[in-house]
Amino acid sequence: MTDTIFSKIVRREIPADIVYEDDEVLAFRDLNPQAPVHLLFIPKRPLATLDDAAAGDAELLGKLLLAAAAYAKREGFAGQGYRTVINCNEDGGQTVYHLHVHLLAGRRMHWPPG
Ligand code: DGP
Repeated sequence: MTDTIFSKIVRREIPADIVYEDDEVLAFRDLNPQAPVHLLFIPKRPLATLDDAAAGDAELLGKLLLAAAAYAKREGFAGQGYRTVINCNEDGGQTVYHLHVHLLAGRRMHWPPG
């Protein structure tokens, strides 16, 4: 896959407000927040879209979700609630082709999404 802005954030070539990091996952604040809390959890190893994920990526995908859930618990808003979203390809609203889990919280979410 081609290099994206998120790979540059992983390599610390451009700044980001990083809130969590482990060997495989990085999380940082979204530049264009859609809620009081809006974070992006990304794999350090680039994977363009959810559509590109294979069976061998199952553990990594689980780690992204668990990292988001653990963050929500740590920060104290898990009980109140939050939303996780993975946009995939054009109709899914994906704009950065490095797979990421949005974690949104701090306001009531609406359903269905627009
Ligand atoms: P998506 O539409 O699902 O591909 O979400 C991409 C998100 O990435 C979008 O909410 C805005 C955010 N974003 C784009 N460029 C940057 C950046 O350079 N830094 C940060 N922190 N977020 C970015």
